[in-house]
Amino acid sequence: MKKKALLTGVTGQDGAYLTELLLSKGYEVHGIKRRSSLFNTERIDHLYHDPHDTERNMVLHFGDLSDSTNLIRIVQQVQPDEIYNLGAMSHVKVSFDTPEYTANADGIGTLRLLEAIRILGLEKKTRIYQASTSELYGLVQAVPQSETTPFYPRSPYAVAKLYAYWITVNYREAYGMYACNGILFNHESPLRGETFVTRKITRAVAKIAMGLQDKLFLGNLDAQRDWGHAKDYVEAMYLILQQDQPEDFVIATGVTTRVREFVRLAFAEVGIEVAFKGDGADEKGYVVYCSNPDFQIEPGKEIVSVDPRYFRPTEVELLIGDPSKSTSKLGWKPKYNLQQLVEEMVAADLELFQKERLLKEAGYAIKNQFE
Ligand code: NDP
Ligand code: GDR
Repeated sequence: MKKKALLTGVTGQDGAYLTELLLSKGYEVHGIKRRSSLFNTERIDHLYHDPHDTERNMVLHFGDLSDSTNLIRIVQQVQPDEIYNLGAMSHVKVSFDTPEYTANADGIGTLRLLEAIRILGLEKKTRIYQASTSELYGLVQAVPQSETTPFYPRSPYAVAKLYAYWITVNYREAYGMYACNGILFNHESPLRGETFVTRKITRAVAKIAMGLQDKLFLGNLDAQRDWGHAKDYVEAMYLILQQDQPEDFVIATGVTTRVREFVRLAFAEVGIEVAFKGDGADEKGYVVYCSNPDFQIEPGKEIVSVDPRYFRPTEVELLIGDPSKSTSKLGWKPKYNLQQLVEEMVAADLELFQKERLLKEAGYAIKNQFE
């Protein structure tokens, strides 16, 4: 009998990589996708099996974390061995604009799934993974952050995730469920959403190099993040659900980098050296030289500016994770370092915008976008 996994957030970055991993391990994968007015399955279309295919291993169900009726129905229908709760309003800055919705989807949504398992009497059959986050640490209490570091959330997103974290622990203790938190630090990839800082940067690098964009506007260049590759991190999610005892784990690389340094590394990939001048909201990034003859960028050109609209009302300044528990107990180790991550992301975005560049060169009007 094939194992069955049910994923919320299947259409997101992690959902796509985890689906690929579980299919490669012989799982039957069920995903919950939201109804949207446009197709939103681009990241998983290559994995999806047509409903008419009798051998299919991947099934999509319409649903939403804000609707417990559909969650109960889907869990009942699928009878999953494992649930990965990846669905969330996952953008920290946007959570300040939509705090109630974020609490509903990210906080109560987790409770709805746990209750679905309980209502259906699946406590002993179904294991559940909760996508917890390094945002829980928020205002720095101690570094590096580990499973025992106190939490101090700094956004409606993080506060909602704090509820989800503790309700997962509580259901494990109260009902003996195999329910675990993976406290994952930032992880990125070519599939990362376009408004998260790394992808915003790598897209801009490709477009600026190709003459499709003038400038990159960013917020806090001083924030420090422990960035890993999503492909490595979904392996950890899987391992967390395969242990003898349910436990919570920090997943991180243990290396932290400033946003400004990520910008520098990403531009270096296309042969553009950037130097920063100024401070805070006045800081700007200039081209020192461009060694790539394929790109016409003048030395001295300002290509990075700070726009305070991207500042957050309360910021998380420093994240650096201590992955020693996951290394020793799960045997987990990341395969990618930051340089490899940046290389892969910039290469993917160069390929993505090559078509736009060719259209522009052929005389088609392309709007010059600021992002
Ligand atoms: P994405 O933003 O790429 O994906 C989020 C997914 O959740 C999408 O499939 C989205 O659907 C879905 N979703 C959003 N709202 C709802 C809802 N109300 N009901 C059902 N589904 C919903 O996030 P990631 O893949 O990067 O992250 C996966 C999870 O891990 C999230 O919970 C995130 O908070 C958490 N996390 C992420 C980290 C990271 O660095 N990436 C680090 C730590 C935790 P749609 O495609 O329709 O928008
Ligand atoms: P984060 O990721 O908030 O850590 O949450 P994000 O990439 O949005 O921000 C990282 C840092 O970069 C700074 N920053 C900017 N951020 C964005 N998005 N856009 C900008 O223009 C910009 N300029 C500077 C931010 O202020 C911040 O300090 C991500 C999400 O995936 C969460 O769901 C997840 O829980 C955490 O990672 C771990």
